[in-house]
Amino acid sequence: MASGSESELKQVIKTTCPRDCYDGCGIAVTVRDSAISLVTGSPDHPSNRGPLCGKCSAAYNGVWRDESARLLTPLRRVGPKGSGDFTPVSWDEALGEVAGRLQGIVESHGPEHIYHTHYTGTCSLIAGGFPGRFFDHLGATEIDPDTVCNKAGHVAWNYVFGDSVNGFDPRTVKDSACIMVWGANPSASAPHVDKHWLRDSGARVIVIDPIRHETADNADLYLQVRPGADAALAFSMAHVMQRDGLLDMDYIRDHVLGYDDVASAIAACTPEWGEEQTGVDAALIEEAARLYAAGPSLLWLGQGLQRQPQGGNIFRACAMLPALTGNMGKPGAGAYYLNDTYGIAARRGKAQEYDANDAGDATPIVSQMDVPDILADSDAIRAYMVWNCNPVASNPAQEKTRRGLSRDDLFTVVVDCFMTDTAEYADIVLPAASFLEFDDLCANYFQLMIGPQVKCVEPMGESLPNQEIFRRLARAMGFDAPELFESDQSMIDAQLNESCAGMTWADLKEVGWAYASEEPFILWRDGVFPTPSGRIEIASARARDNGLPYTPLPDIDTAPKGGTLRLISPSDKHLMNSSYGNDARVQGMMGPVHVTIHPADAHERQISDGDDVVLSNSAGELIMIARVSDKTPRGALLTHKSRWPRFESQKANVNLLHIPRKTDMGESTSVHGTEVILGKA
Ligand SMILES: Nc1nc2c(c(=O)[nH]1)N[C@H]1C(S)=C(S)[C@@H](COP(=O)(O)OP(=O)(O)OC[C@H]3O[C@@H](n4cnc5c(=O)[nH]c(N)nc54)[C@H](O)[C@@H]3O)O[C@H]1N2
Ligand SMILES: Nc1nc2c(c(=O)[nH]1)N[C@H]1C(S)=C(S)[C@@H](COP(=O)(O)OP(=O)(O)OC[C@H]3O[C@@H](n4cnc5c(=O)[nH]c(N)nc54)[C@H](O)[C@@H]3O)O[C@H]1N2
Ligand code: SF4
Ligand SMILES: [Mo]
Repeated sequence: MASGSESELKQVIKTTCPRDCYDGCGIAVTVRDSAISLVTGSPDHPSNRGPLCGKCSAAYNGVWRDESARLLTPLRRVGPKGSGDFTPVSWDEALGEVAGRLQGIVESHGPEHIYHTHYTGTCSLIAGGFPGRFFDHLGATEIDPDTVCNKAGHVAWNYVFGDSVNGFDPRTVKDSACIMVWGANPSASAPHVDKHWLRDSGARVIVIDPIRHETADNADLYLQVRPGADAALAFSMAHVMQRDGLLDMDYIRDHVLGYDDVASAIAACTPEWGEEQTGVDAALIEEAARLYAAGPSLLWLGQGLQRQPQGGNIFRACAMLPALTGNMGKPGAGAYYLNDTYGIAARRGKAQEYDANDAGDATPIVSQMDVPDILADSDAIRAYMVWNCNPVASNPAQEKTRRGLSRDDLFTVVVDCFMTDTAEYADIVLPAASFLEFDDLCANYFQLMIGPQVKCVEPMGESLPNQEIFRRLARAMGFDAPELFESDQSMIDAQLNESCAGMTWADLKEVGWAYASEEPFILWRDGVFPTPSGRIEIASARARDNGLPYTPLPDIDTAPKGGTLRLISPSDKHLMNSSYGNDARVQGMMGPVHVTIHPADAHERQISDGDDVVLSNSAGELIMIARVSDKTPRGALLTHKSRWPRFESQKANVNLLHIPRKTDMGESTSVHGTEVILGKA
């Protein structure tokens, strides 16, 4: 949209934020003389209705457009691993070296000794997915991306519903009387959903979280549960519903399997018992149970909730509540973990079974939790290919990860827009173009909207979009399978055709977004679930066959012993995982690293607000500044994830303390179950 007499000089381009975020904001980019002068929010976009979040406003006008911060050419390492000493090389030289080394490993060891790790640095369709074709073709081992984020919840809900990515359509909130947000913090992780969807909904809001965050402060009811005690809370809420005749027996008869198997356990879990187990007042448990059961109610289970040692059991227990009260498949009701927007759109709202082995049967897969050990093992891994993620900052066992990456016989390639802490260990670094520099499609996991990612300027320096990097690498390897060379436009058109019938790329660019359907979907309306029985399976033979309990259990984690405390490290309001951690304005907004401590826990250790304190466990120790506040319950500490280690005085972040203990399901991270000793520094 050119503006009048300045038409050649100034253009405002509508694009979409491709970050790993519930919001999926619309962006307006002002381009003057082929250069970006401002990145701001689209005032007419239904998600953000104006400004972007603070972190993106800063970083998209800061480090993302700063030539001195971005990677501009391919680089070859010249100093020791981790030193950050590199020299620029041409694309031909870099890709020739990568191809040669990979071919050598295929011949000497086999392709499964090449590991690739990736996640959601960009969630756009092509830059986020296309490189996977190269690695599938190669036969590389995939490091299961979800095991650092949300796999336990997927596996658990797949047992219960047969699907974990078919939640509710947020537009159905107009018919909701109650929204229960459990183990999510939208005030940080979904700021526009928090502001425009949750607070404006008119529904009564229940928040269940150990941390009294901003969303909790604004809720009608707040239940400050002890970390890892949520299954007991779900059972005692179900007790109130059972006792007071609030269960939907017709829905249970027609659509639920296994109520009889949990009925007596529910009967035993009184609110008074629940209070003992969870730390939540019995009266509050009663009130929340009645409000939710009356409905219509929406249930939102956060990704933070399942990052606990028994995260899978917790997810199965919480899923009993919509099943037993019939808060499913009708306007204003439903249960949400994540929405697969493209899939829901393509299937017009029908479900699809979650494929627990989502890279396909042929691809070997390992958990992120095993990677620190694997990196140390020359027999297992010969090449580590990193794209769209920053494992040194984000993954467990930071020290061990660094040691593994320092191995001389490991060939490491990092594709990123920035010189991250991980990239410093690479043999070859390849510069990725940013989302402002190429066309793509975006769909976030909440809004059921699809947006265009529109090229605003040429890629910075010699950087290239991920997809072009992997096309060129495929060519350098001598591959000729057509799917490795498909054009961007072909992939965009195919996806639009499947998900937004009738909408062309030109239309989408003009409007700036498209809902997956005109009217809100009522997901699960037919009450038929893709489980073996076709019902919601509270009792699951599949779970039992896999060595798990037949039903969810009202269990809680054993209380920390020996004066240790639980350390919760969720999303930082100012960061997007580790992205933006190198932006000076963002660093200013975050300030130095701090930890929030309950006044009684602080008093016991003679800690005052502002003191330096040390957090330690078998993995290491970290110093932080104490903040004393009852925002955290007794026994738990709060700090935030994903600062760049390089900018910290100890050259480490909280993942130094993150022990890769797997969850009960899905071999996923239990990072919010980390235990530490706290003392004055
Ligand atoms: N302590 C603790 N640790 C955690 C968590 C926690 O709760 N606590 N949460 C975990 C969770 S939920 C997640 S999802 C992980 C996330 O961890 P990661 O997957 O490592 O995510 P980021 O740290 O954002 O790293 C993404 C990288 O991709 C780069 N990037 C952006 N766009 C592009 C692009 O177009 N191309 C390429 N090649 N690169 C690009 C960015 O510059 C950035 O360096 O962290 C996990 N770590
Ligand atoms: N600003 C910002 N936004 C982000 C991200 C970011 O890094 N920064 N990351 C993105 C990514 S990758 C993800 S996965 C999502 C995650 O976003 P969310 O789904 O909101 O998950 P988290 O931020 O990890 O944690 C949410 C809450 O879980 C709570 N929690 C931890 N343990 C328990 C427990 O035992 N019981 C209960 N009831 N609650 C518990 C924490 O206290 C925290 O308040 O956010 C995305 N959005
Ligand atoms: S990160 Fe989320 S809140 Fe921020 S601009 Fe992007 S979509 Fe919006
Ligand atoms: Mo995540």
